[in-house]
Amino acid sequence: MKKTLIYLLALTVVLVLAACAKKEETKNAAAPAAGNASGELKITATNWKFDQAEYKVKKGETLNVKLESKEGAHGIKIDKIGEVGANKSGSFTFDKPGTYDITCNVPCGSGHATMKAKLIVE
Ligand SMILES: [Cu+2]
Repeated sequence: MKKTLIYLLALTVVLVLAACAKKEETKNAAAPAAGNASGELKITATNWKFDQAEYKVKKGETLNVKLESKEGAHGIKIDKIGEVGANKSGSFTFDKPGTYDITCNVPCGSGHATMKAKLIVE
């Protein structure tokens, strides 16, 4: 009778510990990386292009959009979404699926008008 009681007590302790461990895991997984953003979208600009023709993000995602100018001074304007200055970042939530034009928002010289890319929210 005593053995059964000890066994039950031990079982209870194990179950409680397991439940706590699981709760802790869930909490960590849900924690945002920085601010409200769940990740970063890095766009690198040079004279006179962006490092990718297309950047894809998931609908509903909040990302810290970072513009890095490796050559020249460039910024970005994402049509209908917002702007990020040279070597700056901004947090945006991509609610509506679609294709948005990315252009340079700094008058940067002869190739300025050709600095174009697409942001695809899918
Ligand atoms: Cu420009």
